[in-house]
Amino acid sequence: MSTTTAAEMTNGAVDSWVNEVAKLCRPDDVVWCDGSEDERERLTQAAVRSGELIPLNQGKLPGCYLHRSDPNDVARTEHLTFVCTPQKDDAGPTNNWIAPAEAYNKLSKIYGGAMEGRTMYAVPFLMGSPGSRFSKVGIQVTDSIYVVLNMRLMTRMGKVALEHLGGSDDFTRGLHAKADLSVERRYICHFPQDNTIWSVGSGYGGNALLGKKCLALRIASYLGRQEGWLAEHMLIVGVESPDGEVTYICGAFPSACGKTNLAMLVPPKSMKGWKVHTVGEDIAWLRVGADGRLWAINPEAGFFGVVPGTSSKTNANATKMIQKNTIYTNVAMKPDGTVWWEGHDDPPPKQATDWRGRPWTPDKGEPAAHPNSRFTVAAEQCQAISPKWQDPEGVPISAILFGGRRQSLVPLVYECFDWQHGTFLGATLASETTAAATGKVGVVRRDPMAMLPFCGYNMADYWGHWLSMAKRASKPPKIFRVNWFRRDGKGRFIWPGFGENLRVLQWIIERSKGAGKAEETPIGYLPTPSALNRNGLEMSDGALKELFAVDRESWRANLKSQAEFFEKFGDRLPAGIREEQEALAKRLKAK
Ligand code: OXD
Ligand code: MN
Repeated sequence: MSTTTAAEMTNGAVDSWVNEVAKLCRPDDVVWCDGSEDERERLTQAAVRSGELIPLNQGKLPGCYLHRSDPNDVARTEHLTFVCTPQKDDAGPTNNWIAPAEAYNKLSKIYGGAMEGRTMYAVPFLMGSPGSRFSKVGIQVTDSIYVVLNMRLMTRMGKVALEHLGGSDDFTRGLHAKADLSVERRYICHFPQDNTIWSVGSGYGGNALLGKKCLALRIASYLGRQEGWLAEHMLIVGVESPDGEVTYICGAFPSACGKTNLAMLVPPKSMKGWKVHTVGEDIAWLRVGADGRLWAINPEAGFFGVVPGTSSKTNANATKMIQKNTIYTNVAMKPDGTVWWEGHDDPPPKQATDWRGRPWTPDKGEPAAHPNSRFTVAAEQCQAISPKWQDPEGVPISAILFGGRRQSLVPLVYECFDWQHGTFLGATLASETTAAATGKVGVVRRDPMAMLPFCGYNMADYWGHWLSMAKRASKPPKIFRVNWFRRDGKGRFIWPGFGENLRVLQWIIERSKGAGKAEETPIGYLPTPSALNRNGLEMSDGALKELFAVDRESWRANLKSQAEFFEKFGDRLPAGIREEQEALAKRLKAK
């Protein structure tokens, strides 16, 4: 085995851990990644030679490449994802669990010699800005160049991470091997008490880019509880009103429910003077500032977004952003070497190569791009990126949104009574499933805080931690529920969504400043009919009424399903959540 080490790059703890895992995986060589431009070029060319990347039309899409994954490896595999705490109860009823010793033992057998004939890349990476007190370092080893090139876009990778780490051994140890990509031998295991992640058998982003879901959510949520902060599946957006004031909002939505579109929203023409500044579109780390407010950073450096449905109508900023230096995964390729997907600005091409590399024509009856096909791109390519997106202190948050896909029941927007009620609302969030994870699409499931697949410990303790933030933060943000997806009797979306969502944000901003008209209902404060800005929007009073309807009978039925969900947590359920359930039941009973 040969090792290419920039000796000055590593410290003893990093070196010895990489040596240890190299002994297990037995690669032919170990290459340290420094994050340089030369290295990007070298690795890209190597990936092109091996077929892991296909160059796209460099005239029309400069610096863009296509990756086709194994057809069995196209989304997060939640049933193969484990939280390996010493006690099963500490992982909780919503996580899969294996005892740590058993998991290490089982996976060591799969890793044993898994990199023979391959190169092991040692990838130091930083989540958060260099020098920020929020930031965390990880070291990922991987045998996938595709993963290295994605990590390079999604994190601050290479020397910068080791400089931030200095002589410390406080880093997340992330071992990733593709092995044979078999679902039978695929495991995504987290050992929060060891600050360690072992992922094997998948090259898919959410399973294999260990900085993202594994570190920035599962491990970070565990660390956040110990250290007094929150790691959340949230976008962060700054909304500038015509008077120039910027209000920052975080929003938790399950995967593929429009976080990227909301974070990059383009204001409708009728809302002159409004501007939107993207800070993050998937993950937020929130800490209490000296002023008693919550401050958020986006720990990532890039976007790994869902491609289908992206167009200049739904997300003009993203459409522009992915015209260069982008890795596309599992989209369709046109004969001229450009890309296409369902919901693209252009009509379906007469012929194309589908995401699996097979000839495709529009009459095929199958999508050309995989419904969970993705783009990976550096955040700085987004023209709406906020000047504050790398601020080491983050941005102060005035409002938190919880959203999901609900065809019925849930109004377009409502506000919680207080932090405890907001925590309860987050804990009861439910949404229809999407293609971002394997399994059936369109089934309503409880997805508390949009963190069901990402919480690194018992969710009852997580809600307890949320409740305790009210003691730490004297000026917590207001909490709102939004639902862009309510449908009418004919199954059509009532609300136009996308840029028009700014109208809802406007009311939220007003409310967070103590203004904006609202009426109290059993579920929370709803905007009065005149409170929502409808200038330039075609929407009848009847449709608006339907959007805001609160059907007590359905809410009572919902109470039952909430209670069934909470039962799983037994005595660990915090009293504050029980209190809110009882209070809601009482309000729904009252006339
Ligand atoms: C993602 C996801 O990739 O949530 O962000 O699946
Ligand atoms: Mn996500």
